[in-house]
Amino acid sequence: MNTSRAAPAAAPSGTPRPGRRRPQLWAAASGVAAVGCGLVLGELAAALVSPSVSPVTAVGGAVIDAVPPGVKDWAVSLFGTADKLALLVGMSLVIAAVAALAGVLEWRRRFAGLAVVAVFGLAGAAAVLGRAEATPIAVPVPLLDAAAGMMLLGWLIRKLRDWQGSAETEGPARRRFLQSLGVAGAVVAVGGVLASTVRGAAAAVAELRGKVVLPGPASGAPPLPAGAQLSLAGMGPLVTPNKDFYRIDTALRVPLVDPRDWKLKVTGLVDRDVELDFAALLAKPLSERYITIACVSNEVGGDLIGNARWLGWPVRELLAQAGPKPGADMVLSRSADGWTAGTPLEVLTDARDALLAVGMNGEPLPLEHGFPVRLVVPGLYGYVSATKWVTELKVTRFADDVAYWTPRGWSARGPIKTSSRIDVPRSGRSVGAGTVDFGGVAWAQHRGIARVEVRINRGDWKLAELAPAITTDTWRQWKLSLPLGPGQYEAQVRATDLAGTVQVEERAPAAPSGATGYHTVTVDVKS
Ligand SMILES: Nc1nc2c(c(=O)[nH]1)N[C@H]1C(S)=C(S)[C@@H](COP(=O)(O)O)O[C@H]1N2
Ligand SMILES: [Mo]
Repeated sequence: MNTSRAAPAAAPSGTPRPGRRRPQLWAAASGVAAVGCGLVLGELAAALVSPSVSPVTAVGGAVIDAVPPGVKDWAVSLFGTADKLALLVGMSLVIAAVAALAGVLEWRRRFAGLAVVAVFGLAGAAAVLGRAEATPIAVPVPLLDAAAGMMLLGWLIRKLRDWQGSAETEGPARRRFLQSLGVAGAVVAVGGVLASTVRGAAAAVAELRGKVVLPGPASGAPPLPAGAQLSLAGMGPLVTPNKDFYRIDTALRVPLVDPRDWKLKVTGLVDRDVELDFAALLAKPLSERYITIACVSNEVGGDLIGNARWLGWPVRELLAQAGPKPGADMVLSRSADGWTAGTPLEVLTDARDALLAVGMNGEPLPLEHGFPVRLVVPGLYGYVSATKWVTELKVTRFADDVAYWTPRGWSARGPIKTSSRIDVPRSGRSVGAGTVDFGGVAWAQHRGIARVEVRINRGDWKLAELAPAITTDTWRQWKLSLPLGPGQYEAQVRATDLAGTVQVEERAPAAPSGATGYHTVTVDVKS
């Protein structure tokens, strides 16, 4: 812009001289405001839902990974420790420039600018996808950013066209455009402040998490038995990496708990109240155990189940210190955000490894999985046992207290049902004729898996080969090779636990106490 032609300082700010509309400039401003809104909304959503992943930071990380080492060294020598800030500022300038260009293009030709924003969104999604630490939930965020940006850009440019097409330069069409632009600008400003506040709080807790030094276990996990992980293409990992671990909770915003402030209170029907802080917990003799946890909402064949190596203090030891009174039969655990689970007292005091967990696969709990402390209980669905961000254990009675999900149509008690899943071949997949390899997992936590069988087209059940179990508290992999000629087949699987219970055939929905039925896949065998 030629500054000598700008409005005199005395004129009301932002008012162009009469007769001068400067559409290209307003189009560029629209582009910046629209893309800014999309980014800020995405950052805000990500900051609330998945604090460890920021779309902008993911793209920044991808940029860092992509630039040649020489450039990196040069940037570090130029900016020193401010190199990250310089990258963010640089990225913001590039984004603003492209956004302004998108605005101008959209003004000149409908959809041209939207296309630029769409490409931007796709590049962002690709960058997030490429980040090792990114959870699946983070991948669509840049696409939603772009969609929001495109909608806004289309809307602003329409208003701009209305103004530019109207007879008067100073009329209501101009006011409407400027108002729309003002609203978009306000969203960017307010959203940006909110997002950076939430992000800052999450980053602070993430940093504290990074400083936690987990002690070694007093009682270590058993070594993984040889062959427990089957080497069949398409089989999932026996131990689920933290970033792929399913996540279920009611938290719209991940609770951010400072481990220095964390306290657990044991209250209710006990001889003495007990209070425990994080340092005291870490000083206890901890156990490390592989435990498979599952969600009651997991559909037959679903993936709301994962197996991790948890480090924690047995809950029974804590409860023994408090001394539950006779008549108590439930522990109502409460999280920092007020969510509750009701667990049978018996399950938390018997010999099983119900843990007050601080570690997951050798790391402090991820923020999304309950940092700093959560419960992990072998044999029960998560909604009645696996309280994340746990802060209170109230010893009580099922007759006196109800947990979060009970009045919402879910059973008060939630033992995990004996279940199995076919992972190989994937349903609907075609495979070559000859020997077809089937494989998957089966689970009946704390009872253990005794047998897995597969049947084709509802024929006779055939015994599958079971991989060695880690413990009865974990899932177990299975496989079976069957000779199949060309054609369409239906394969089904069922498990039997060590108590002799056979998986229930009758189909039932997840509510109120967990889905039942055989996982059924169709396989297309090609000649
Ligand atoms: N604070 C809190 N803890 C919670 C929940 C919740 O909503 N809030 N959901 C539970 C449910 S239903 C399940 S299945 C497990 C899931 O644990 P994960 O997200 O670590 O896989 O957490 C449990 N713990
Ligand atoms: Mo769940």
